[in-house]
Amino acid sequence: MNDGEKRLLCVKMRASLRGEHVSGAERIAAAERLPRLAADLARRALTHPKGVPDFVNIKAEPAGDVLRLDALPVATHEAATPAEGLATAESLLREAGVERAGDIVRMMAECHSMRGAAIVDATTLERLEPDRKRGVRATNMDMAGSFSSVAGKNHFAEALVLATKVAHAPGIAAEICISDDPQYTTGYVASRSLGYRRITCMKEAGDPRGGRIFVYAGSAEGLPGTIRYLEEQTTIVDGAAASRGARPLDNALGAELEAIERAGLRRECTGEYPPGAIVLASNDYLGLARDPRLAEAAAKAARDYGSGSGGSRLATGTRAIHRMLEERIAAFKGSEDAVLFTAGWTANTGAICALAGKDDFIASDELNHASIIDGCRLSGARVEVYPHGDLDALDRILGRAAGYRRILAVSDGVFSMDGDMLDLPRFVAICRERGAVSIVDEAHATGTTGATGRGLAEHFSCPAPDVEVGTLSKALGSAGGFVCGSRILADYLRNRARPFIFSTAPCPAAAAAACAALEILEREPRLVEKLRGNARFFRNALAERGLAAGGAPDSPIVPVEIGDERRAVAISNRLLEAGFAVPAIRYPTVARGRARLRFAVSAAHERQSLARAAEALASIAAATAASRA
Ligand code: WAQ
Ligand code: MG
Repeated sequence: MNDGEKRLLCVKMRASLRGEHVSGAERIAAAERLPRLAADLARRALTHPKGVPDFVNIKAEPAGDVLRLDALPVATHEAATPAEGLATAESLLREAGVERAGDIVRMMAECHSMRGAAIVDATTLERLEPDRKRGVRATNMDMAGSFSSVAGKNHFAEALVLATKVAHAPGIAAEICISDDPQYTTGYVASRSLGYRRITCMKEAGDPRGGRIFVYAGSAEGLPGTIRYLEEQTTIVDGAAASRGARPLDNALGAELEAIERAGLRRECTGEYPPGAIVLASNDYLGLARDPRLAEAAAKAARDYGSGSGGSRLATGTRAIHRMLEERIAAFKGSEDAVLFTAGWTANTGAICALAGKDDFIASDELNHASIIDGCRLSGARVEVYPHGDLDALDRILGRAAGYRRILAVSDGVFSMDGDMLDLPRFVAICRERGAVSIVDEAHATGTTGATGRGLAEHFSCPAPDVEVGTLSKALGSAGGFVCGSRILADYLRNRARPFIFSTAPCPAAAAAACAALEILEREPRLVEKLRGNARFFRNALAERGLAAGGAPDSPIVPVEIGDERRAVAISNRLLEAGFAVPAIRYPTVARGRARLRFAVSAAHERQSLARAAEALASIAAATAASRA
């Protein structure tokens, strides 16, 4: 028995509406999967086509000793009409040794509207189940690798599990089943000797009647044991997930998801945070994403220009607002021109791939954002990665890179998960010295860094890099990305950057919101000052409580490294209970074993909330450290 099987739970979900059964499901899973599984089952209960239930019950009990069975072999009989299907069922039952097969098939008519199955004596046709209205339910069973099937009902796979368990029950000679799902006409006959025999038409489509009969050929004394086996024996069926035939892709992906979950790394889109929770993790550094002036600008642009732009910038997509925004970005950054992209991601991949190809060389910081890494890979250039922030290494690498058509060096300006800053003056100086093109991604620097939020060049009062990438979706509260530089660079990118050429132009509303954000930032540079003040305040609050945070002193990105993935998740959950939303950042976003809470401070935060968050973290971190010791 491996570790994962030591603490198994039987987890059952039932949902009903005004007393009527809506859906049910059961799974056998490792105890640590319970939170996720319960959430999945609840989602399944609440999204059933039969309607939204008014009652959902999810129950978890320790599993008993596990019986593992191989799924019965499966075969399919095509039937054109119910009459033909039922005749097939009859002859299969006879093949399984049930002499009164015709009577059994006819008895199916008595069995609909039961929650369980009838147990019928093979020779006397007597109904043997203790509760005739309810029937006997086979439960406490699951398929191995059921992970991917939680989402929706899979009649076939679930029936195969049940039939496999039932076929191995002492005294059971055969089983016959018709679904009570009105649209599901495929039923089956099963036994250990027959295997699982699907019959494609056992009733008319639209008929809500279904039922199950377990044909019993054992002794009277044996019956209670058989019922106990059906109801209680924990059973896991191997090979049922794989035979979900029609969904081989889901099967393969489900197995991978299961492995991701076991490593504590399964991710999910967060829902809305509970109302009142203080979000300490957003990239909306200046609070502009919720600013009514941006929303109003977006609404007006949608009315003036429409919701979508309908084509690439080079075809039908360009509106006046796009050019206005490009000019505004260039003015803000002090560059000759700027080129809009649909996302910071495509700005990076687009610019890097346009500038570098297979004859070129790129030096890249090891902690660069995924979009830079992908841009480098996609470009086909020779890429050399240097240790994070190690500009001596960069210098050496560039010094060795000879014989390439073009040499580039690329770095984040402010590193997204660490909050530290590139030494831009030195980076640019090394690049000039070595004849390399300097590319800096200011995604987290725009609006946060430099006295008025213009980025690293403003912060250091130094020359800008050759190519500056940025995003509209963080401090600027909208969506999209951009590249700044010389007029020639911009012109070139409009001709060669594939995501620019082949994406639909950003929607006018997003462009207008970004324009409004830049206008606000130019008029109210104090916003940036406020952000910096809040960041310093929060760092102090942590330090006063003995908590070490990474990142530059002024950076709104305040990572607190926890290390262990599960502990980081546990602390993040406890913080949310305390009213602070801070997700745990894990591999693959950061290295394994270096999980962290990435706090992000905003100009919109109240000092008081920041102090309370520091306090909550200190007490939760101390409590989880103590409980581990
Ligand atoms: N134990 C015993 N009987 C049950 C159980 C159970 N756990 N669950 C349902 N029944 C009885 C009950 O009387 C239902 O009315 C009847 O079985 C049918 O149940 O290879 O969907 O859940 O594609 O509607 C067959 C798949 C699908 C054939 C069967 O059953 C295929 C199905 P349903
Ligand atoms: Mg059903």
